[in-house]
Amino acid sequence: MLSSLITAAGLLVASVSGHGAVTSYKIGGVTYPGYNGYAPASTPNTIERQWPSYDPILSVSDPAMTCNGGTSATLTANIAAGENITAIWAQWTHQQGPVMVWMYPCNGAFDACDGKGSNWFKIDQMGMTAPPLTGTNWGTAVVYATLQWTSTIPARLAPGNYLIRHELLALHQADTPQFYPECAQLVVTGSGTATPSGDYLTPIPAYAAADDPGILIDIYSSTATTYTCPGPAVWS
Ligand SMILES: *[C@@H]1O[C@H](CO)[C@@H](O)[C@H](O)[C@H]1NC(C)=O
Ligand SMILES: [Cu+2]
Repeated sequence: MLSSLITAAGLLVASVSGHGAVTSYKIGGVTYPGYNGYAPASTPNTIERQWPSYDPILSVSDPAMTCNGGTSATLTANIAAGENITAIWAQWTHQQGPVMVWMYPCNGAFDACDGKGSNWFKIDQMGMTAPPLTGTNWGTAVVYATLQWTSTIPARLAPGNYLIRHELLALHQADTPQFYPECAQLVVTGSGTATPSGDYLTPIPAYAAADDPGILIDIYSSTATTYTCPGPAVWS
C-alpha cells in the first residue's frame, strides 16, 4: 500500500517535471497570476484560460491546440499596442524547438470568444538561430534558460479584445512533436488601426499540416542547417 502510494506520487512528479505551461504574465511591471495546476476544485481568478494538463499535445490538429483545452478566464489585462508582455513558465525542460506567439481578435466579449475560425496570427517567433538542430540555439532553449518570453504587441494593432497564445513546440523526440500552448485574455488599447489579413491568418488547430517539415522532423538524423517555423509569417 505504502509503496504503491510512493510509486504513484513518484510517477506524478516525473510526468509533471518533464513538461510545462505558462503560469503567469508580466505587463508594464505588473504581474498577472496565471493558472498553476490541474483542474482544482475552486478555480482561481486569472487572465489565463485554465488548462487541464501540463502534458504535451501530440497533434497539430488536436482541438486542444486552441488554448491547451482552456475555454474561459474570469479576468483580463489591459495592454497598449506597442507595449511588451512577458509570459512566465514555472518550469520547462526542453531545448530544441521554436517559440511562437499568436493573437486572435475576439470581436466581442471574451466569454463568447472561442478561438474558432481562420483568425489567428503570429506576432512573434524564434526557431533555430544557428545549427545544429540538436543544439541549443532555439527559442525553447531561451525559455529553458530564463523561464520567460517577452513579446511586443504590434504598435499598429487596432484596439479590442484579443486572446494571446504562447506556444512551445518541443522537437526533442524524433518525429514526435510536442505542443504546449496556453492563452490569456488581453484588452488592447491605443490608436492602432490595422489588423492582419490574407496569408497572415490561420485556424488553430491545424495551422499547418502534420507532415510540415517544421513539425515532423527527426533532429538526430536530419542534416538540415536551417529550420522554418510552421504556420504563417509573423505580422508585426
Ligand atoms: C520589449 O520586448 C522586446 C522583444 O523581446 C525587447 O527587445 C525590448 O527591449 C523590450 N522593451 C522593453 C521596454 O522592455
Ligand atoms: Cu515535456
